[in-house]
Amino acid sequence: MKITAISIFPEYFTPLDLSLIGKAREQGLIDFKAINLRDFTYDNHHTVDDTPYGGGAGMVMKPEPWGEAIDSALAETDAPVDLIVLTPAGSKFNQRKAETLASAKHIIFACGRYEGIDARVADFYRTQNQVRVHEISIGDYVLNGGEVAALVIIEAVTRLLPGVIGNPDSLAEESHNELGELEYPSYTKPANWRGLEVPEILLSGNHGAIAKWRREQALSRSQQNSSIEPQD
Ligand code: 6GU
Repeated sequence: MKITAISIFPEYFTPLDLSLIGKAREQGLIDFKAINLRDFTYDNHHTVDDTPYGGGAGMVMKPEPWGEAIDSALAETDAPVDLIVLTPAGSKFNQRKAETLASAKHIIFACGRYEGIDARVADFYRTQNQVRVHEISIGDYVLNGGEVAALVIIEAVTRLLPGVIGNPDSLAEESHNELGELEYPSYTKPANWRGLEVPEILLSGNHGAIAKWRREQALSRSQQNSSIEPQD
């Protein structure tokens, strides 16, 4: 999978050198590149923003550098591209969207700052056959920019790619399956830690009873914490 992140802070993406994603890049499973939006400006100040038409607080990112930066990323592929525009006003990211994006060939992340990117950028790329545009938010709170949101999405998507996670069985029983179920609580040794005992049933060796207990735990957690509507 090819991934391009466009940002005025490409250094935000250095954590992708680490851990499982770093390893997957070394193995060639992920081809990641961060590009600096300011490389597509031509004035002395490398201006990327301007005041909003119609007035109001804050600054808006100018369309021209975004158009050139996205075009330069598109020029590197014949494959269809998923262009993800990060915005708190986007559609909410979740595990279903991660699964869908895991079959993408090339994802381009447009990481806006300030009050966002001129709306014509998303509108223009919606007219391009090679491109599917997604405006995505990672939750109901406001970040200073899309970079951290892009990191979240990159991690959620790339861990689903074959070969990124050592034991693919660990993906099967995770939280946020299609039923909106969350995982049961896990324990390891020691059996008593700071006076807290591991639930006795887990030491019983009774696999049927353990499975039943885990189902019950998963269900009650899901009822309390899941935001995905369970389909019964
Ligand atoms: Cl994608 N961007 C910003 N700036 N804030 C957010 C967000 C994205 N998702 C939630 N909050």
